[in-house]
Amino acid sequence: MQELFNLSGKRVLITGGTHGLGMAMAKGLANAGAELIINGHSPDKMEVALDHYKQAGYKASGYLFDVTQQEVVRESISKIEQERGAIDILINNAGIIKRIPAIDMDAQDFRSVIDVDLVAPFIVSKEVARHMIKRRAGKIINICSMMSELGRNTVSAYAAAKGGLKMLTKNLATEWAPHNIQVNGIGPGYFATEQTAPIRVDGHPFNEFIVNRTPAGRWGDPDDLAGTAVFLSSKASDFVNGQIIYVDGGILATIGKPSNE
Ligand code: GCO
Ligand code: CA
Repeated sequence: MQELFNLSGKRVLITGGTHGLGMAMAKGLANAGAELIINGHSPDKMEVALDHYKQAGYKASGYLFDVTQQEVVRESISKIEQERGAIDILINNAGIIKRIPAIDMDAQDFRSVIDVDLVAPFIVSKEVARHMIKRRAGKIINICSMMSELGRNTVSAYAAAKGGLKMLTKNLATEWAPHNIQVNGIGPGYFATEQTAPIRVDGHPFNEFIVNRTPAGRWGDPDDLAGTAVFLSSKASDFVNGQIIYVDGGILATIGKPSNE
C-alpha cells in the first residue's frame, strides 16, 4: 500500500515554492520521499525557504527564474535536468491576483495576471514535458482555484486565468497521455495564506462570509493540500488524467446558507 504513494527517488519542481501553498505541498511531497527543486523570483524569500526546507531535513535546491519568459524557462529547465537530474513531477503553483473591479481594470493589469497564472503554466509544462516525453513518464499538477468554476467581484483576470488553467489541464492531459504523462489539477478552496491575508483580517466581511460559505466551517490550512498533492504525484494516480480535484471543505458542493442559519 505504501509503495503506491512512495516518492523516494523522485524529483519535483515547484514554481513559487518559497512560501504559502507551494511550500505546504513541497513539505508534503518531501515527507513522502521526494527531492525538492524550488523555483521563485525573490532571492530573499528563496534563502529563507531553503533554510526552512534544509532544517526540516529535506533535500532541496533553489532556482530563481521568471516563469513567464519562454527562453529563460527552457534554459533553466535544461540546467536543472543537468545539475539535479530528471524532473519527475512538476507543480505549476506560482500565481498572482489583482483585486480590481472589472470596470476600472486596465488591459495591462489583466494581461499581467493571465501571463503569470495561465501562460506561465503552459510554458513551464511544455519545457518540462519535452524531457518527460523522452522518458515516457511524468506528473504535472496545475494549481487551479475556486475561480476555475465560480466568479467573484474584483477578480476577473484571475478567474479568466484559472478557468483557462482548468481547460489547459484537460488539453495537455489529452495531448500527452500517450507518453504516459498525467496532467491533473488541484483546486484549493479558501486557504489561510499570505495571498488571502488582506481579506481574512478580523472584522473584514469576507472573513465571516467564507467561514459561513464553507461547509467545513473554516479556512483551509495549507497542510490540507499535502495528501492530494502526494496522490497526484504518485503511482496511485497513474490512470487519473485531466481531473481537477477540489480541496475546498465542500464549497463547490453547495449553494451556501443564510448567515444566521
Ligand atoms: C479571492 C481569493 C481567491 C483565493 C483562491 C480561491 O480574492 O477570491 O484570493 O482567489 O485565493 O484562489 O480558490
Ligand atoms: Ca541562510
